[in-house]
Amino acid sequence: MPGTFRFSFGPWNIHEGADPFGPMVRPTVPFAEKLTLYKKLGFDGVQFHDDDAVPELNDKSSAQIEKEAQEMRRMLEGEGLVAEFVAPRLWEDSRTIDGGFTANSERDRQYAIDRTRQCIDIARAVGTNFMVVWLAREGTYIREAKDAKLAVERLVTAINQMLAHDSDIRIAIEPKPNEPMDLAYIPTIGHAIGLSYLTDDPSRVGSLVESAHAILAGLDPSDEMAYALAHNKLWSVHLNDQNGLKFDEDKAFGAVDLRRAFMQVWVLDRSGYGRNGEFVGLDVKAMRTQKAEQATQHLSNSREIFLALLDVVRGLDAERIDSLIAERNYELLEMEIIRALMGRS
Ligand code: 3MF
Ligand code: MG
Repeated sequence: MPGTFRFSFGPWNIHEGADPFGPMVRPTVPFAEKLTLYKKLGFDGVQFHDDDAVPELNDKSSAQIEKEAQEMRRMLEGEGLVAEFVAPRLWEDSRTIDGGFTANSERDRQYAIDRTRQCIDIARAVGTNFMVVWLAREGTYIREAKDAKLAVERLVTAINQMLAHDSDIRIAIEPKPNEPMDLAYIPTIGHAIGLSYLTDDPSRVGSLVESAHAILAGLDPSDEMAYALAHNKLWSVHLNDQNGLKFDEDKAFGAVDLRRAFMQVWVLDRSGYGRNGEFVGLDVKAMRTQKAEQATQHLSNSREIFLALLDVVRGLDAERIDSLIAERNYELLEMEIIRALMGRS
């Protein structure tokens, strides 16, 4: 029986359109209003940054943070939504200028650990034991600035402290090869999974594959997903698209390369992804040109493209595909796939 998929996105995917060269072009949508949009757009899961769940948490006591996170959980329940994960935002504070866990200053590293522990507590209070860690500034602009071997050891130490803080927490590393850093220490899913095996409890450390991040690393997202699946470590995805090696575009899923998107759906569907509750997450940005009234279309469009590609995957003649593979007739196999994608099979 083919599985069904549940979809999620983060509130940062509905945004004001500011970029490094210009200010916001759309009004801020209040968080409570964003929550009312999820179901309408076909989504069931919310991906949080810690301060999406509890704004300005650095200025609040642990008791206050706990209280506000519980209020957030009630807000989610009121909308029939669940929290998929919470991720520590470790790239905006002045103490993370040089990175979090790999910063050269011990005081700054301690801040990153404390903030991440707080994030775990928030995750539990909003009703999930799943945390995603995007290692945004764990890397360098110049290689000589940090000791790269020590940096990996520090990442392991940090993850061990997270695992020790809560015996139920599961952590997925979201790798990205560059941006904001010139070179990141954990650029691909292989690095993330390698890191997991160095920790005290590899069974609680997995990964999240983002399509655009894989493309920026010169890799195919579906192969990155398959690699993680082979380790039982694909615990979430950030589907989107990317037009080559440039800034992280977070375009609508399938908007650049439909065949590449098709392969991701193929791999996810064939592996039974989602059967253990994994969400199909979308990390997509509305174009800056989009008017406010239509600035959620990138989300519903991405979901629609995923589901349409799922129909294509499931509509393929499996026996015919197997026989073409057995005959090693990959030219015809390719043509069959492209015909299916063009609606001409
Ligand atoms: C950056 C990202 C991040 C992560 C998010 C959750 C801001 O390229 O993809 O989005 O997805 O921090 O892990
Ligand atoms: Mg992402």
